[in-house]
Amino acid sequence: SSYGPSTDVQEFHDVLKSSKRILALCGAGLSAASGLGTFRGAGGMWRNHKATTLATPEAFERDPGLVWLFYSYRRHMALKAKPNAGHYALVEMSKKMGSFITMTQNVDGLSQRAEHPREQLKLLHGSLFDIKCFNCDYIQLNNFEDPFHPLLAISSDEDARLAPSANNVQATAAYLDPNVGTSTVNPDDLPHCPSCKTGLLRPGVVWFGESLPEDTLAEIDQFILEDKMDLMLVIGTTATVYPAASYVNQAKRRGARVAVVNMDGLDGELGAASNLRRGDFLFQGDAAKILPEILK
Ligand code: BJW
Ligand code: ZN
Repeated sequence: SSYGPSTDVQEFHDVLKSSKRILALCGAGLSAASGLGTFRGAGGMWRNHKATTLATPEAFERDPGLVWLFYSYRRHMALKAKPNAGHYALVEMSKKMGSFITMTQNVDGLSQRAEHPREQLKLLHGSLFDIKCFNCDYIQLNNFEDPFHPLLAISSDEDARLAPSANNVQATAAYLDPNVGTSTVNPDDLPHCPSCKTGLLRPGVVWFGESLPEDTLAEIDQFILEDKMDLMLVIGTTATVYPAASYVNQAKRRGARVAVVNMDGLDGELGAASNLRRGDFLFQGDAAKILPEILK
């Protein structure tokens, strides 16, 4: 409305108390307080690359070593990070309410490590810790090896200026040089599929142009169609990536109230094009601080 979203916690609590079915959509901002970067805005860069330009099958085909170094770094950072109070607030909410599901676009495994009830957690974009084959249907779940392969070793945190790694001088050199646009890792030396033998292994995340997991989408549709949704929480996401973003509009169309929790407000970087514009509530700030307050 022209009056803008409500920022009134008491009013939100009243809506929350009367809500029987709630859907949450989470994004990178939920894990920001855990020290993990977002994709857009500040924190969306890695070694002079926009994070989103590396998240494509084309980038992997062009330079699998570069894309693997990026994901090796992401795996390392995610394993070092801890779930924050925002993840735990969603876990509490799920346990308290049967008809509550968390859809997350995050691949960092932090909701799982916060022991989010699994049947109420829908992973839209896969996981950094699933390993798939670029060629065939091979998949290995819950691979937490760090590094995933010696060639992808990260000796310490990139932002703490990596010390050269003894077992991989080549990758470390490329890693340290911010001007290096390509990797020097030979694709032949990267790990290959144990099943088809020819395909390169890749992280089990959903890249641009790839389909989201069908069974997961079907479970979400079932939840949405089953009965009226009262409230949707949109947490730490710009809601610019589809089909995840479409759930916000779907919730509005179905008469649910939409509450947004993020740093940038409803306009975000996309201004008038933002899917968040129709939010009924806005709580601007750190999800790790806000979620425990508004969900209690
Ligand atoms: C805080 C905070 C704090 C900061 N507290 N908040 C319809 C229309 C137009 C395009 C398309 C369409 N349908 C499909 C497309 C194409 C494409 C797409 O959406 N493009 C758009 C960019 C226009 N979609 C796809 O390709 C999808 N596949 C698909 O549709 O398949 C069918 C198909 C196939 C072929 C052709 C056509 C259709 C797949 C999308 C996969 C996206 N994958 C990535 C990478 C995953 C792996 C990895 O992690 O590397 O997913 S991209 C990246 O963006 C990642 C994220 O999950 C996703 C969303 O980002 P998110 O989470 O919103 O982060 P940010 O950075 O954008 O926002 C951070 C927010 O946090 C901000 O709001 C801050 O304010 C806030 N924040 N600190 C609270 N402390
Ligand atoms: Zn294979």
